[in-house]
Amino acid sequence: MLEQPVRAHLDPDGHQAVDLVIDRGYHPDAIIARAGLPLRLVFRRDDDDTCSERVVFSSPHIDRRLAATGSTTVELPAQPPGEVRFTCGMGRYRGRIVLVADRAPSILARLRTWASRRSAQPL
Ligand SMILES: [Cu+2]
Repeated sequence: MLEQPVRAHLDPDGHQAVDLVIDRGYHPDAIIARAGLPLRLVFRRDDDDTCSERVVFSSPHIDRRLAATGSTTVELPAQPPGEVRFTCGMGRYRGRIVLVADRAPSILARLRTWASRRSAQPL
């Protein structure tokens, strides 16, 4: 089942994170996150299916066992824009992360704009 993509939330410390529940699939199964920033995925298992025992990421290749109770955190290192897929051990549960470039102007670009505005002002 296709779900609405969920956007990762950005913590003040610069981490982005998403909480996922595993119950006959990943919820959410589509995540939008910023490229170039690490992404913290917190998985919680709500079913006993063998499919929820491990999660495998396409690129970078991460293969992680998920705790039967409580939550398991998987840290995805900063990635370039693109798509990262994740599945259960046999590929039945599927999810994807779309990594998008941050379009907000950089601090340097903002400073340049500010400086050019100041110099344009009459004294
Ligand atoms: Cu499976």
